[in-house]
Amino acid sequence: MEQKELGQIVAQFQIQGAVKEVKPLGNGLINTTYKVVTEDGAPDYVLQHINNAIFPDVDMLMTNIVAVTDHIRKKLAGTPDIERRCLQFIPAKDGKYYYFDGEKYWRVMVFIPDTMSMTEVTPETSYIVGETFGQFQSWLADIPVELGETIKDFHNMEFRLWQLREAVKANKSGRLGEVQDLVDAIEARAEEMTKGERLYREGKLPKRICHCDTKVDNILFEKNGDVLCVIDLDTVMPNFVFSDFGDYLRSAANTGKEDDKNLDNVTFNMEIFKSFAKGYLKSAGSFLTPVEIENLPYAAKLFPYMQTVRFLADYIDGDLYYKTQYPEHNLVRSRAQWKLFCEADKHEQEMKDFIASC
Ligand code: GN1
Ligand code: MG
Repeated sequence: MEQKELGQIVAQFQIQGAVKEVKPLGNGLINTTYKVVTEDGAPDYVLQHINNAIFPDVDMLMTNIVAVTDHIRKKLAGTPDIERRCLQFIPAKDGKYYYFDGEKYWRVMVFIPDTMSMTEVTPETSYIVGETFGQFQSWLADIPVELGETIKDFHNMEFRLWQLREAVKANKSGRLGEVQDLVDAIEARAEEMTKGERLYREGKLPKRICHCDTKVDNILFEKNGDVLCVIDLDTVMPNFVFSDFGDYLRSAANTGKEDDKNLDNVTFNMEIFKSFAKGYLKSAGSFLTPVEIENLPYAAKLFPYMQTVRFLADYIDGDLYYKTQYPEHNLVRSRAQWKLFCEADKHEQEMKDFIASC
């Protein structure tokens, strides 16, 4: 988009300072993000085009996010650097936390300067991150408002399998032939991997407020490696705690990349698992039920499995959901996630023993 148009959008929000420049920021698969650089002493901002095809109810989305950030800010009261440890959204001129330009939805938040993303995942940082997510869930345990489901059935494994089956039936892209092996492998584990939904129906597993996209990229760090805050709050909603536990390990315990073409690179790092689990149990152990705790190894397997299914369904559908860089990208992603699932699967007993010993 043109600078001028972007500048006009920013001008709809109650920001301080004059805008010097608006430039692209980050590499999310869903939203499009810009950095708004201002003149003089005013803070810089982040401008985001909210992907309304994926988040149909922007009003609910922003109500959730503002409730969450307000609640966390209250919990942080009296501690240093609150403005660096909690995202701050800026209302538009009409007081709403988003602006609709007739075509697209936008939001603005304060840019937190001098941060870094985790380039190297270590057992030490994973311990701290585990503690951070446990803390995040425990802070939100007493949020006084009921949050909406911003994406219905987002981490519902039965639903994700249903979507894959629909994609297979329709075979819109004609790509089914080349992925049948993967579809069959997924189906062979479907019963086992939909355990969460069964436990929930039986009344044995609660839903709590979770972040639901806890990958390494969604955490900001100080330059010295301290955790600052979790970002990308679009998917904060009621879910099984497995979401935050499993999705972090999906990226952090993977010794390869999410879309690694070389499957030999993709293994499951048990040291990361152990440190993360320890940190998580330290801050979340007090509110988790025995069923939640004993199923954490299931959670570690669930997320690579679910992501295999989601990438594959999108590949068969013809790449309608995830942004891709080349035609086979979703298939490469899906196969890499399947490899990760198989690797985590091999360590299941070791994970169970470790959790039992914590
Ligand atoms: C998407 O927005 P981003 O890139 O952090 C996706 C996650 C997937 C992830 C895979 C709303 O997250 O669920 O795990 O890609 N978010 C949505 O990289 O679908
Ligand atoms: Mg993200």
